[in-house]
Amino acid sequence: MEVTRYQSHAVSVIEINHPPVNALSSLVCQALFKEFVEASKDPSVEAIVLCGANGKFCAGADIREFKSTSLMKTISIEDINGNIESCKKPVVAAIEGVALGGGLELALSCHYRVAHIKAIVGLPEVLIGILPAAGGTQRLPRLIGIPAALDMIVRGRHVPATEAFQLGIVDQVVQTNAIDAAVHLAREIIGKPLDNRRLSTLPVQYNINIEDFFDNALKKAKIQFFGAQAPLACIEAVKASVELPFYQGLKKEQELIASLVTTGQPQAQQYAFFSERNAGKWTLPSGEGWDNVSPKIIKTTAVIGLGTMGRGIVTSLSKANISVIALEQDEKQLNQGKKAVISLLEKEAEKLNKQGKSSSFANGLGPVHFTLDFGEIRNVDLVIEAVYENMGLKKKIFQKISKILKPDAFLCTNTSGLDIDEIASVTNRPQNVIGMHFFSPANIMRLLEVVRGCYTSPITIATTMSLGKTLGKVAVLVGNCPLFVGNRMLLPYVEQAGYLLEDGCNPEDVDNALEHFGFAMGPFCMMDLAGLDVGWRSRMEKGLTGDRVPTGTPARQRQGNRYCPIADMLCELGRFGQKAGMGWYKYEKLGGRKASPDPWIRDFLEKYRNTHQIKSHVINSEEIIQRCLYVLINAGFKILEDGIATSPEDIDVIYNNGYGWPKYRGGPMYYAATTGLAKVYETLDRNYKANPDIPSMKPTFLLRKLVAVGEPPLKEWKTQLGNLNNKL
Ligand code: 3H9
Repeated sequence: MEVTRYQSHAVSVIEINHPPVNALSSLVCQALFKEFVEASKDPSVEAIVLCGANGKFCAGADIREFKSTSLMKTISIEDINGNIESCKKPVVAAIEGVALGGGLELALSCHYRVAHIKAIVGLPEVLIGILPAAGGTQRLPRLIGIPAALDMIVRGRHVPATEAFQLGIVDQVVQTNAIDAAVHLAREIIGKPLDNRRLSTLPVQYNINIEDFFDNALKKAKIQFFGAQAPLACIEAVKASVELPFYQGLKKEQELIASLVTTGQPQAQQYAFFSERNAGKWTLPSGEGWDNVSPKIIKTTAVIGLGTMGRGIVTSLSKANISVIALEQDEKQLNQGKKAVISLLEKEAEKLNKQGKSSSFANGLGPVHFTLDFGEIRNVDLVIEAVYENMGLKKKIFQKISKILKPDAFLCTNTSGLDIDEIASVTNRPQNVIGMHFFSPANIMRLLEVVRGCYTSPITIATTMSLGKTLGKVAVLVGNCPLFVGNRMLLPYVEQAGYLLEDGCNPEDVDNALEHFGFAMGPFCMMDLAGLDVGWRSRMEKGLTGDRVPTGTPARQRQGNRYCPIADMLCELGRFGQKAGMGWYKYEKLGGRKASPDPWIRDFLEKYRNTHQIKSHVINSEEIIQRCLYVLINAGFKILEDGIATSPEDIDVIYNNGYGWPKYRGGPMYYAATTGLAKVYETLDRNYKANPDIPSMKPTFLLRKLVAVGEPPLKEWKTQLGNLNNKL
């Protein structure tokens, strides 16, 4: 039974019961409509309470039912809302857990709202590419005013109950059972007038210049959410609440959502939504997985190394209220690390404070303890090593700690690409060793690549994946290979960016094209931010540049393949990026963040092309995008082929959450599917034939096969490979 109804004296309680989150599927809508009509007609009922089973009010329309253009046909939430609002008997929403999207819209049509203190409310439709289209954009501004409503709707913000009370969204916040409190309130208001409680009948109050306000909001949203259509549609819909009568406003919501669906963005964002949830459902070829391996509970941890990454990881653990011992090798670095962690925690506490939430670390370090003594970590459940990327150093540390730690403790290494098996091999418990690749800043970035080595046990995977979730991360299980998934795909992308400079582009041409595509940052801005010396050091270690390059090697060739030495040349000149005040761009000062195109680079590139007799040509944005993205996608197919990622969805989750890929384009593999695999294949193939010295352009076996079998849907790609090479 999707909806149940029982009576408590004169109050009828209607409960939505549709696990896991009481989403409003077609069946739920039908049942809710029916139960509500019956209750409202029943003469023994004098008031109605609406609630959800299992401690959740409702997470909105059932996204699983959204199907491209049929989105609106399956949902009749506003029919229910209209009925509720016009009911002559008082209706009270009892909000526990979540009232999101259509769930909050349902609550807004009730005459009163009671929320449990731990509940959250919000209209997060924008995050899945649509807008609240069951009256949310019309009722919320009438209740809390335009600026507050617009902020919630355009950002899709989750609002905690206490803030919802301050804003006037809920009438009562209770610490005890919200349903009992709602029934109590319903009894009290029986027979009282309801006219000013029907939001659709109220005027939108404002004392601002509406034209200017919405113009500014649009301008800001076009910059902040560049390329995304849903935030703009949200603004238009809220504007309609001021300009149009309520029912025309509802019509506007419908028109806007229908036009959003034609952009393809909602489909991409909903795909991203479900891919993120599926990433947690890891399964090994042995059949062991998320649903049959229980994680160990991690209560105590240690982090070794308090550089940038270590500080962020300590902050993350502390935020999640997990006890952490932070370890450094000398007093100076320990104090520097401690100061940085305190400052990060203060910022986090301030953020929580603004959201009306308290934190355990508001007045100090919460569960963090700093030490130089390795002996102190002997009893922790899990260690995360976060020293700099040096295999020798990491092995030394793992050898040492595996002797100190209790036998069942887990050993994690935060590395962006080193071999997990080599690190595990020096310990006395390789089955408990795993990679945790955090992204910088680790206390903010949501992505976590969990890297399984060949010895790693299922329980180690389960524990680390579960810890990732506790830290609020999107954890994705990947296999062990140089650079894992995200960075391995990035390598040919950055290489292409270098070739584009040789072929005639300036850095800003490449960055502009990719930022226009929707990336948060183009490759050259990204390198300037990260520091060009990072890649330079790694290329020196690999013998691609520096003293280890054999004499007589052509400047633009390594092992017979094309090589672009420009980044190395900039590093030799000390142009390390932002920290040096110059890199691919120039900056206003050392550590400055405002990049300006540098005439010096233009001259340098001209001379470079002349020296190497490169005939440059005009390269348009389409060519830039295709050249950079198709090699990245091709690397994604190779990763699937090698069994390093479980699915194309996992790759997309990695790119959406760690590499600034625009979510409204779904992720690189989804983009390939929507662009057409044949087009990607043919372009790569043509380019590879013209440039046989760029192996990353050679279409992979999987891509070729998928084209040959007629481009099956993305969900079926992996089945084309069978169990070939599964490293997971
Ligand atoms: C809408 O309402 C449109 C309206 O304006 C009307 C337009 C006409 N539908 O995230 P979790 C599933 S649009 C279907 O892991 P948590 C989810 O897939 C909707 N399924 O848990 C997962 O399933 P599974 C607006 C949904 O505790 C399971 O629930 N609402 C929906 O970390 C648990 O999810 C939203 O955008 C749904 N609406 O977080 C809210 N929601 O177990 C979206 C969740 O099979 N949802 N599922 O993998 C959320 O933000 C989070 O899921 C929530 C729980 C905060 C609710």
